[in-house]
Amino acid sequence: MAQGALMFLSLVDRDDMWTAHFRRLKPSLEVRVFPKVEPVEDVSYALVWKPPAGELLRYPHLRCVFSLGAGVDHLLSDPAFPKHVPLVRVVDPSLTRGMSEYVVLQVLMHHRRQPEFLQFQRLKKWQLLMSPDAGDVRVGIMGLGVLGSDAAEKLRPFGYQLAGWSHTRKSIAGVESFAGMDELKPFLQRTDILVCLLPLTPETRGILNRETFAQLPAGAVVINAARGGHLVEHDLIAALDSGHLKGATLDVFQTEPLPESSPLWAHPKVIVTPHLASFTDPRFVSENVVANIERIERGEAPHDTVDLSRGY
Ligand code: NDP
Ligand code: OXD
Repeated sequence: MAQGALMFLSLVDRDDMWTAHFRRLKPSLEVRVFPKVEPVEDVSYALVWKPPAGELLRYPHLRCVFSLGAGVDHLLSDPAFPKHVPLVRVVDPSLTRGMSEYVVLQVLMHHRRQPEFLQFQRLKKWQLLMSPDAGDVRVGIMGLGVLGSDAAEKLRPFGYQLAGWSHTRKSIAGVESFAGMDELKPFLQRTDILVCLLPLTPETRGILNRETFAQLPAGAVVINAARGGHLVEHDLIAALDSGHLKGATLDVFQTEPLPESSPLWAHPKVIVTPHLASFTDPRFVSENVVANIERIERGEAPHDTVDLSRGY
């Protein structure tokens, strides 16, 4: 089959940057920027972030959908997503590195009590606070996939007691593995700093909730760099206000951008970042997209496809 056009659809990504990289890498590839995509029959590939519901059904000759992110919940939450078309997500060292930097930064921030020092600085208060030895701090990562396993590797040199929770059991040096719902409770009970790097699926939606927080030891910290849909925000605020949780870092929210009215903005125990724990760099990821298009053109299967039966 002749090579068709690539549709680019995103309200948050720079189409000019992406098209420039595609022009450099594969001048023969026609790139159409949504909504100027007609005739839709010519479109073989779609590179998308949060397309309107049902949009992808309009393209009868789609051969592959590329998510502009590692997460695909923005696509699979649409019941009209064309499930017969392969779905490729971002798996790229630059995105993985960025996430691990974020996780290491936030774990250290909380372990070394930086939020408290920032408050003292505003008050011009010279106040010593001791931090526990890293060897006494238990970090637990929910999701030990591409991102969670790399974050664990990058945290290891600091000497934390590391564990991870995943669907299937893992064997990662220095990381205690907990698997499945039956082992969620013991995983939480041994976790002082909880890092969420799960995909958002029907099973994981709302998993950071009142019951989950109650299983964590008093004084625990929650870091959510996965999706806002994992967190029940008012349960988090209640657990922080009761003093059970000591702090939280949130990069993702139920509503993004986080509304000005959200109590999370000004909560003294919450660090807010604007969904930028990591990001898809067009310089590198355009190469992955082109390599996959060329695989498909040769009749081969693309890499980094999503298992639609699992939803991630
Ligand atoms: P992967 O698919 O590689 O890993 C997912 C992990 O979650 C796997 O270990 C999987 O277990 C585990 N998991 C999935 N469902 C369950 C479940 N029901 N119970 C227990 N464990 C489960 O994903 P990535 O690591 O690449 O990415 C994770 C998420 O991070 C993305 O889906 C995205 O939402 C988010 N993200 C956020 C970014 C940001 O800037 N804030 C940037 C990039 C990604 P198993 O291995 O056994 O299958
Ligand atoms: C992603 C994201 O899924 O940036 O890659 O959230």
